[in-house]
Amino acid sequence: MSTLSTRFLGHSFASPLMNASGVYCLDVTELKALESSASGSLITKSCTLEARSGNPEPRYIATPLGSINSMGLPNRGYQYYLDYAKSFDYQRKPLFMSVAGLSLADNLKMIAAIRDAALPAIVELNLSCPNVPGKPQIAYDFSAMDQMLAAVTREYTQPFGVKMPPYFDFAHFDEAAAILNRYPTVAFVTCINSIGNALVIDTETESVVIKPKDGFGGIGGDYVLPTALANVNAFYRRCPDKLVIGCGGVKTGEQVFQHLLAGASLVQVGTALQEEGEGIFARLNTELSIIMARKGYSSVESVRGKLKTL
Ligand code: RRO
Repeated sequence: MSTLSTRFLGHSFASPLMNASGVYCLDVTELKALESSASGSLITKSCTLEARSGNPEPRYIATPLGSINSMGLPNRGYQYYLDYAKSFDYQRKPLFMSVAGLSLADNLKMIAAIRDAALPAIVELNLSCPNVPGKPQIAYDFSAMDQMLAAVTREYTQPFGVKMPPYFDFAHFDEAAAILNRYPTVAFVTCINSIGNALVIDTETESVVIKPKDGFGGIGGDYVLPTALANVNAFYRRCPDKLVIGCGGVKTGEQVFQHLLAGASLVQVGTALQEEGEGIFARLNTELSIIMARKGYSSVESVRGKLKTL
């Protein structure tokens, strides 16, 4: 079988697979399950300055083609995840911390605390939460995104990453990538967050299926795979000095392989992890190894970006 071990920002990973932030990472019990799983790394739930209980339930529903959620950023507050990161065994696997402040000032405060802790944890700044009522996604407001990155990169000089929403137009790929490319310490780009503000309707009940925002929420799973692959590849092409983490629509090793072809260095699993549990990582590792061996690839790096065009 081919090796799945890989390197990313100077850290060693036994597998390119990890959870998508938000899934299996709200508290230490869930995070420990990921530590013990066959994932190559793990990331904590996007955090805010203070703990939040999030939106009213039901706020996540799986459908035959994926999921819709409007969780509303439930989390234990950044200090909880920072304490976890301080006690984490970095010999076992690398750890990412997701940060999603409700304002620029909140992000600066959390980032400064993470910086001062001087840990090996890797920061993923979430610029794309679609579900906090009254708070538009930063990455859909290019001037706000630029200001956020200017301020964060002044405060935090270590390499870090950004979690991006999907874009649907080449003009937006170009503009977003041009902004990211102004910041060399933005070392990686995670594509994509859920496709925001979709609506799932139950025909029998003639009703929406989640309570917050009159049923509007972010979708993941099968619905989003082609959009995720497009965004991974669009940023891989436009940001040659950055790494890309793929996220969206992964439930088999074949889909992990497609993310690698599109340009991903690591691949996150969201909806399928939520539905199948942490045992999914062992299955995906096996399936990915089999595909790589069948196609004659001996390493994750050798697959990356090998997508052919016609
Ligand atoms: O908590 C959420 O509602 C949530 C977040 Br912060 C996010 O970034 N993406 C998502 O689908 N849900």
